[in-house]
Order: sequence, then structure tokens, then C-alpha cells
Amino acid sequence: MSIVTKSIVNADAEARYLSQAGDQLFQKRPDVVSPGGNAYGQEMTATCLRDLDYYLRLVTYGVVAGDVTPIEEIGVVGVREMYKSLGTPIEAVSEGIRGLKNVAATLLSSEDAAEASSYFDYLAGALQ
Ligand SMILES: CCC1=C(C)/C(=C/C2=NC(=C\c3[nH]c(/C=C4\NC(=O)[C@H](C)[C@H]4CC)c(C)c3CCC(=O)O)/C(CCC(=O)O)=C2C)NC1=O
Repeated sequence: MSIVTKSIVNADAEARYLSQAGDQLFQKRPDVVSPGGNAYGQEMTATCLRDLDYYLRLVTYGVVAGDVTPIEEIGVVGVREMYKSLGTPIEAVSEGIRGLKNVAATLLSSEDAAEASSYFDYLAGALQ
């Protein structure tokens, strides 16, 4: 468990999580980074990746707790309304979380990836 957490939050790995998950997301949803899209422009794209970073960290809290409660309380409750008010397509946030999960599968051992994947799945499901 502690190893999963360590490998997820390791600073080098963190940058890889974000750039790879971002690439996957923007390939699948080019609209969000196109003119008029919610993550259009350098600053908004960075804010979008920051949100994915928050969620990556939240997944590690879940893994540490062995429970989805921290993820639910910090990252799910009220978030639908928040994203709606920001004009952020929540299903694209969910897609970004699936991207993080894909990257986790490439960076972690299969055992650790399997453990983390249930938390990514919970979060992606709760947000879509
Ligand atoms: C840990 C709990 C937590 C969450 C989840 C959180 C999210 C969060 N995302 C925000 C903005 C934002 N979030 C996004 C994200 C995206 N836009 C897209 O199209 C993509 C699909 C997506 C990236 C995956 C963007 C672009 C903004 C800026 C929107 C704006 O300012 O108009 C804001 C508004 C304030 C700010 O800009 O910081 C919050 C509070 N804050 C928190 O404390």
C-alpha cells in the first residue's frame, strides 16, 4: 500500500502522469482545448491539469485509507454543480481520470496498479 502511494506521488512520476493523461484526454476530447473549449489556452489547460493532479492525489488518499470516503468527501460531493457553474464538461474530467488510470498501469507493478485501479474506477464513475 505504501509502495503504491510512493510510486503515485513521486515527483517525476507525477509529471508523467499529468502529461500522459493530458495527452490522452486532449486527443479524445480536442473540443476542450479548442477555441471556446473550457480548457482552451495555456492558463486554462494548466488549470485543467491541476485538477487532474488534485484527483491523482485524492486517489492516493483513498489507497492509504483503504476506502473511497476521502475521495468522495473531497472530490465528488458538490463537484458536479461546481463544474457545471464553471462550464467544465464533467464527463471530460472523468475521461482525464481514466487517462490517469491508464498511465498508472504503465508506471506501477500490475499488483499495485490493480489496487489503485478500483479507486480510479470509483472516481471516474462518480464523476460521469
Ligand atoms: C480537490 C478538490 C478540488 C477540485 C476538484 C477543484 C476543482 C476546480 N477546478 C476549477 C477550475 C477549472 N477546472 C478546469 C478543468 C477542466 N476543464 C476542461 O475542459 C477539462 C475537461 C478539465 C481538466 C480535466 C478548468 C479549465 C478550470 C478553469 C475554468 C475557468 O476559470 O473558467 C475550480 C475553480 C477555481 C480555480 O480555478 O481554482 C475549482 C475549484 N478544486 C478543488 O479544491
